Amino acid sequence: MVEILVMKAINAENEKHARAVQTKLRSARILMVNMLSGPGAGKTRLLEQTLSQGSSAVRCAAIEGDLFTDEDARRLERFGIPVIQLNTEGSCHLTACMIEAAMEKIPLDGLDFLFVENVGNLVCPASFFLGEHVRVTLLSVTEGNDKIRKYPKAFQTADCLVLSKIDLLPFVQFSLAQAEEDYRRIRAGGLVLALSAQSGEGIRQWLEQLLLWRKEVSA
Ligand SMILES: Nc1nc2c(ncn2[C@@H]2O[C@H](COP(=O)(O)OP(=O)(O)OP(=O)(O)O)[C@@H](O)[C@H]2O)c(=O)[nH]1
Ligand SMILES: [Mg+2]
Repeated sequence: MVEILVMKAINAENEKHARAVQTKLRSARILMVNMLSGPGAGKTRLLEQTLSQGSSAVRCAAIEGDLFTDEDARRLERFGIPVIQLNTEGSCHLTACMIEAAMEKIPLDGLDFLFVENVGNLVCPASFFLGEHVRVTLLSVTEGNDKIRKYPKAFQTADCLVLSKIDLLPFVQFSLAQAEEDYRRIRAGGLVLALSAQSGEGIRQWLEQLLLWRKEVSA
């Protein structure tokens, strides 16, 4: 009983900060994408591809969430964008309060996209709204077809399912059709993209979709 009350208090506090993040994003006309996945599904690699292949006219920044290390932030810094690394030191998800603090350190003027890479975890990040416009959950083909059924909330709350590492399909047992079916069962109308950050397959569609989302926000 007590735990339920504590959880409610945490969520109410998180909502307050998420609303503050939204207000900031709205006035600066920035699209925020919250990226979720289990550890190693390819979030940072996809962001690297996005930054290297995307239009140079588009201005991006990123907030990286990890328990420890600044390795992911350093991978993205090479592209010359503002990057903030958040270390949760044990906590398994980012909160809107953390995002609000990180945004203080990012020059928002003229920015088009703010990418947030959440802590690699298919459970907790799903419960914390960060103020994002779009939530993308990645599932790599090496993780197995049971994951959407076992960890439904991370996929049910996702506006877009990215099936990643499809270059590895010849080497693993994974059905893209099954994954799409499982996702659609819990998230009607959700978007599904299959891609490989390694071979580049599907990256063009991903970049086009990002621009479409951006257009919707600035309309
Ligand atoms: N073959 C193949 N490997 C990939 C692909 N995308 C990522 N990888 C590899 O998968 C590993 C993990 O990729 P990351 O991008 O670091 O994964 P992540 O989701 O950011 O991981 P965390 O931040 O630890 O949760 C790295 O060795 C990548 O090079 C892909 O499309 N194909
Ligand atoms: Mg990463």
